[in-house]
Amino acid sequence: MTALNSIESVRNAAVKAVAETTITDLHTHIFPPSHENLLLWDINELLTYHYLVAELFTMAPAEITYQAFWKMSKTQQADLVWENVFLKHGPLSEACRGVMTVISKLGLQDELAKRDLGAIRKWFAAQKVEDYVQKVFDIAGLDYAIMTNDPFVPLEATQWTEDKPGHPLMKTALRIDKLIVNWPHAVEIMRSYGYDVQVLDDSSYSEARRFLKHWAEKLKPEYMAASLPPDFEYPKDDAMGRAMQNIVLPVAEELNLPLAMMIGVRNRATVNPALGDAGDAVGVANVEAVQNLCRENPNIKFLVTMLSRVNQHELTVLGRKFRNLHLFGCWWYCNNPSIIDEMTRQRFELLGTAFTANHSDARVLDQLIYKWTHTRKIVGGVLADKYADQFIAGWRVTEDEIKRDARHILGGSFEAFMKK
Ligand code: RAT
Ligand code: ZN
Repeated sequence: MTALNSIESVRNAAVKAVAETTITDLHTHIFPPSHENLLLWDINELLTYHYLVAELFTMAPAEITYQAFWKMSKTQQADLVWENVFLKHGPLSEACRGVMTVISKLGLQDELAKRDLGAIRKWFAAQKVEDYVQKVFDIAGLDYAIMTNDPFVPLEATQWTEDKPGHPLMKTALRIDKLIVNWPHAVEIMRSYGYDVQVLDDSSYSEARRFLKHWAEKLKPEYMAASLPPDFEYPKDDAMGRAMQNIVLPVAEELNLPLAMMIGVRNRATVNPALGDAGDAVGVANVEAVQNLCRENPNIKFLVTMLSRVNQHELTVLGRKFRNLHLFGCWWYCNNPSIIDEMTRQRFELLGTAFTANHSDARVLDQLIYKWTHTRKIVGGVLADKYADQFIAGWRVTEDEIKRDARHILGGSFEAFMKK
């Protein structure tokens, strides 16, 4: 293939490559349709996404209390969000735009333009979930998505102990937060499965490792994953540090199972518990913990994303220092166009293509559509700028090379890291 010979052709090729590349979604909260009612989908779920529930309470009249809201049916909650967030104010947030993109991409532009929620609901009610999963993956352009599978959540665990089928488009991840951030709760769950755990001592460590290994065997996960608070430090002689050192790291090393860490969540319990999933906030975390973990454990692979914008530069620099560290995603409060743009530029400038530009974090299946439509547009623009700069510097590329790089930052680089 011959090299592209103008800035314009290079820019167009970059935008097209990112628009069309197959994407691997590294972290989601979707489930196989066979797993009871764990898989969330449809317009009511979209409107009650916790990002939008938080927005509702920034603008709803005072008489709508948290307690009253949680007692309502899903349809009533969705109506409230529609009324207050979409109709009474300009629905300008990224979460609002997401709902619109989903509806439009599903072919319901007219219903959206007319703000006809009834007609939109009717369309969703006519979908069959199995076919709909495939449709959503096709529109989003994904080869597969990695789920979040938490054995500490009894309803989730039951699906696997009862051998309910998984799904060919969904791979597993073993979620282990509770072991690290809430040992008493983890103990309760592990004891209910018959594991002899108590205080954080040698015999409990060994039982908890046995628990993790059992679930790793059962789920065959791509990685273990934990969301950690801003005050997570390593090494440290506290409950988090001990569980990490004596339970999680030995299992990661023994099973050659990468560890994904998502760091920087201020737990809702100390922020606003009444908001439920919407109650967590963000705090600036300690990047040195990641540095110490990567240095002390060269045989363990770490996948890391951080929640605070403030942490991103330091973390990206760290990405250059360790072969066992892979940065991924613009997580949660960073998954906004202005921040994705900034983070992606920063990562290209410091890491080349050795990172994963984003993950969806979709909690509602349909969100795969908007999260990836929006990400493709921003990342395509950034890649176009980067290749335009290389053109000015004298480098010449082919369309195939640009396609290779687009895939690399949206799944290929992750897969190469995992195989290393
Ligand atoms: O992004 C989210 O929806 C958060 O509530 C969390 O799920 C977070 O991504 C996590 O995995 O803990
Ligand atoms: Zn998540």
